[in-house]
Amino acid sequence: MTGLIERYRARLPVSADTPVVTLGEGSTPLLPAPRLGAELGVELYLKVEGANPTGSFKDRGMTLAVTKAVEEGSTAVICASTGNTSASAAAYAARAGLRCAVVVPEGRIALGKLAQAQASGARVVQIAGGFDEALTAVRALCERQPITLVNNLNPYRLEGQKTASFEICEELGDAPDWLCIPVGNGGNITAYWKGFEEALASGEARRPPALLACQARGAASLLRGPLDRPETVATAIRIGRPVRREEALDALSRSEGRAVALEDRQILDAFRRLPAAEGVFCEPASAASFAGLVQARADGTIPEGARVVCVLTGHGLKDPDTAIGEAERPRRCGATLAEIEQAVLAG
Ligand code: AN7
Repeated sequence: MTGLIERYRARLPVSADTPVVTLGEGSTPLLPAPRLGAELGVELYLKVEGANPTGSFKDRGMTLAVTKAVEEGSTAVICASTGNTSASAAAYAARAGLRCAVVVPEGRIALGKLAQAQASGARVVQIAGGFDEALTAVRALCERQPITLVNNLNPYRLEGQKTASFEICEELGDAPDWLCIPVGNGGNITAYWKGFEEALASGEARRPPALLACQARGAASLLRGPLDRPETVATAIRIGRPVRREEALDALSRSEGRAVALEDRQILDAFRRLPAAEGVFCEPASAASFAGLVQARADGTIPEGARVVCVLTGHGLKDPDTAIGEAERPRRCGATLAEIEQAVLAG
């Protein structure tokens, strides 16, 4: 099992002596989605980042951030999180033997993510506030205490996350025409853009992709400017004041891309369609990338026949509550063959 630091060692800030902390992240499937692609009139691929060890793309950044923390002699890491960063930080810190604290918005983090952070033994602190308040506090705390910040302000996070672009270019032989990606704090879109620029420089891509930055309307910080009270069912991207907003906007303009703001209903429809049509179950924030594609096809932003990659950032099992809330109720019956047959077959 090769992690992404081994796979892309030459393009990452590590030396032969760096003590690599890995859970075998990266090398995720770039899955053709022929059924949904045909419905939308595009050549569609899904970058299935839920296949990472803790079930999200955060592991790409965390392997490097925790590796460098260990190399630099740190004994503790901390992050603010809408959930996935906390699950990833907790797991990599456990693997490295570091202490870990995570600060999350109370009641607004998906169940699976909370379970993961707790399972790995992190100190979980729930605050009466949102992600933005949590991040402000954690940044200040790191000035007072010898603790390493592993939010995406940590530059190693982006270095690790850029490798997803390398994988896409390698498999397609070029960048796609469009890359649809959910945006919260703006770290991942910044990292992807860096990766595509490096792939262009090394000749692995011939031209850059256009980026489609997908946000929920209630947290559409790119189109609406910083927001004090972000709100969306996609809790992972419920962020009002992204720290990498300027870089995300810069990537958008240089890629000749666009930002879209999606209603929660559009996100939930995409969340249902992906597993039903293609068998790929992702969390609501991740489905925003597909919802963005649907909208961009409807309004003509993305032309027919385009080669499109939707980045599915996190696994559907992260947020079982939303999945069950959106699903049809299971049929219930007695345990006899006749009753079960009726329940299985009746219309
Ligand atoms: C599934 O875990 O911010 O634009 O604290 O979990 O780089 O923030 C998560 C973000 C997209 C947005 N999809 O990425 C956190 C956190 C999923 C996510 C994003 C997140 P960024």
